[in-house]
Amino acid sequence: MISGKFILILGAAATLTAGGCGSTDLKKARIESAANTEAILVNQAGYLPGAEKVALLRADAGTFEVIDAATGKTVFESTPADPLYWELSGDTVRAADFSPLKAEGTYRICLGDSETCSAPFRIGNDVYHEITVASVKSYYLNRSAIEISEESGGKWARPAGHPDTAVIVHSSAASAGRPAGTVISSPGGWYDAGDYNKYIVNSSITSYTLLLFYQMFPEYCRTLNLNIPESGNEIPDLVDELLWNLKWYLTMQDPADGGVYHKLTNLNFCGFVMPHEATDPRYVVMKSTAATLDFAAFTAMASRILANDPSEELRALAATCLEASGKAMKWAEANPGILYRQPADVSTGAYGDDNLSDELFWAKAETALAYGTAPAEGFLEGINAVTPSWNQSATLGLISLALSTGEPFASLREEAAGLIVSYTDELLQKSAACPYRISLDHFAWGSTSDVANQAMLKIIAMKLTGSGRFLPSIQSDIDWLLGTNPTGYCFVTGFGTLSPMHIHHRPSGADGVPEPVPGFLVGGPNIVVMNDCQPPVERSPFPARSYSDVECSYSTNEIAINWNAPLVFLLGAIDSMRP
Ligand code: 9MR
Repeated sequence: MISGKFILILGAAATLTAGGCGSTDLKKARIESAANTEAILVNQAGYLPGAEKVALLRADAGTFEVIDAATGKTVFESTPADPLYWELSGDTVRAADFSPLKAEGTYRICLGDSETCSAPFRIGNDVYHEITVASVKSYYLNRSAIEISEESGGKWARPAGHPDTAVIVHSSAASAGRPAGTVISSPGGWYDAGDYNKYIVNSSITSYTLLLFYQMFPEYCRTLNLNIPESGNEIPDLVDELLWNLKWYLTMQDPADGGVYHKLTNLNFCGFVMPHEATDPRYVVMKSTAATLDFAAFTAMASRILANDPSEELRALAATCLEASGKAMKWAEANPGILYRQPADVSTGAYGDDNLSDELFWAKAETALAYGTAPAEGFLEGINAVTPSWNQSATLGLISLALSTGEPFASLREEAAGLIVSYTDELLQKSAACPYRISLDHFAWGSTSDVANQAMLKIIAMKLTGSGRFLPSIQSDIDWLLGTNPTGYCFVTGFGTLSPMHIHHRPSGADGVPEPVPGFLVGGPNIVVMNDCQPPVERSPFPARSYSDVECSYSTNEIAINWNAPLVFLLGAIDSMRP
């Protein structure tokens, strides 16, 4: 808890201090004081010089100071805003706004005249660069069927696992041409999360989000050097990374009828062993309408984005994708209601969804855009923008329509943009009313990804409107993810002063390296499942702070490809805006 006395100075104006003030003893104490990550919450990756900068204080401080971390000199001082209680976190915070401080450097925030100080943090132009690169690189580190070399993977080098060249057709997936027990090859791709399975539904939104990032920020993507085996070829590294998954993804379609298997999986989750030690048989399980529609949507999108690429390889892949998309759409039209039902002998992730209207809309929107033929009027009837997730894909179709350029789509474009912007304005209102300055009012499994997806929508709304009104809220979403949240954690592995160390990720648990594989966004706080650890570990009853950095807590401390994708988008977009 907080120690020290707090002197209340009411009405003190914010001051940028040139020379520094305070006693030498206090300066010394502040330089040496341990970081109080409970009392003062900051963005642990830091702040861009021109950005809005707000720390949150959980102490009854009348004033706060920003000090130079090396000299202890006060460079800025001000009064925090009034305390605000949040029922979702069960605590009270005061906003400490130090936006006028723009000079690059390393700082700490200290409370009034006390020695209570935050961990050091930076203000600088490059504060989000390294973390952006790591967030993309995490996909390489989660690749299946390839050795992670020491050159590219450093201390996270490991042998190849799961070649998936001999995958069994499960009885649920049997067809005339491929009866149960048929062996097919379906190599490559990314592991979904902390488990070693590969799921089409989740791969679809992940790939869409990363490709959307490339679509919107192509020049920036070309500057990103991931140091992966493909680095140095003519294709941007981020796209090379996507191709690793796309090539696997295409093998999940049955060439005979166009239907797409829901997942490629072990029958049950394996223990915490390295990929090459996890050798249980692998199966493709059940073709589903959700997987097939998502597949049709993403392959159509990929065909559109890659069709005019300077790379011949990518242009050829665009044609393959368009053909695959068409076949998938035909299967889905003939089989509109095949809901995924977990077979009795399979217990891995279900990604089950009984409402397919959003998947159908997304697939139709992408197909229309890929062929350049606008759908009939009324196409957007009943469609709303919501926060995207693996089972909420309508917004992906709206984004594609809103960013489209062709004349036939002019009125749809405007309508789709309107839906996105009005939803995003609602999100701004929510963040303005939230003491922690985010737009979430509900904490689901993977809550961090909801924050990141909402920030992505705000970035898209900013692009659609040209208005800067979204920027402060985008910044506070980043702040939440990187430290300004009630748990005090920076939710990205390998970054920040308090970072997850025991993620629910099999390679991180089994590789003998103390640090987890870096660049991953953990799922974060929620109260959906409270008993994932046995015996249960202590968890807050408040959804916004119910998080535990222990390996068994798969509901709060797992990582997943669909959670990292909006993080890549968000951090990359902000990093690309630096001068
Ligand atoms: O992200 C998924 C979350 O929305 C669901 O509530 C949860 C339970 O069904 O499953 C999550 O997805 C997991 C998947 O089923 C298997 N791989 C790990 C994923 C992240 O926990």
